[in-house]
Amino acid sequence: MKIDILTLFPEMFNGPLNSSILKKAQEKGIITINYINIRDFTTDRHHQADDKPYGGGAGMVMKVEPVINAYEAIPKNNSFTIMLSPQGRKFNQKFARELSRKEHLIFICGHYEGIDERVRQLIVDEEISIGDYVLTGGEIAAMVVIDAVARLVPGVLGDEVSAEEESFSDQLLEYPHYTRPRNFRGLEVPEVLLSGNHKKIDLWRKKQSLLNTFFRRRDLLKIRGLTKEEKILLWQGFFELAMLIDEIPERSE
Ligand code: 4FD
Repeated sequence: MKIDILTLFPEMFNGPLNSSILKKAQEKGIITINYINIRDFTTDRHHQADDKPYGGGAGMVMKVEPVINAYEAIPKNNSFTIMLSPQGRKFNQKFARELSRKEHLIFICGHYEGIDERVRQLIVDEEISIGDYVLTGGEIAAMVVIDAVARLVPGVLGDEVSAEEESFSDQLLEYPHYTRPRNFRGLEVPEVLLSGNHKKIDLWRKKQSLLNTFFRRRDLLKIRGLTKEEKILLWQGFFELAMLIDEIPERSE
């Protein structure tokens, strides 16, 4: 996957996209990220990328010519152009999966009060919002989208994990994870995870995922639905929780 990022602040991307898994993915050549400084495409002698809004008002607006000039300098034949803004379509995992199938993504990161409307009209295929809050620029939102999309590109994580993403755990919250030591300050790793019985372990994890999702995000379960087997597992989980009442000592009345 090719990714081009149009920004006035390319240095903002250095940490997150060049660390850990995305660093490896770039080293392996699975994804290529290219930064384009919009300021390099300004045409006036002050290299001004922003200007006062027509009609007046506070703040500055990003100029159209530098953005379009920068965009037109990108070699492309089958690209998809994204602009990050609070007005965009809400980003989620399904949307990330959709974008992970594209071969070339171009991100436009706006600053100031916004971008000249004609950028949208001329080159934006989709406007995306990562959530209902306002950021100082589109860069952090672009990094969120790129991270979520890139990890779904085949080969970036390793294919066993991506296969799992689609099936077992999908649309449920995660089950609790443990590693050594077995006991930390009196907190024990659940016995079943040490049993080596993989059928039992899978069932325990599924039950924990169902309970987690039920208590924290019932809205997700209502959309997803539950199979008969899952309802039985969840009932078992409730029963086991109810049994914890017996651990509480009786108190005289
Ligand atoms: N919620 C988001 C994206 C960008 C942003 C900006 C127009 C503001 C929040 C264009 C207005 C860019 C988001 C920069 N804030 N701020 O995804």
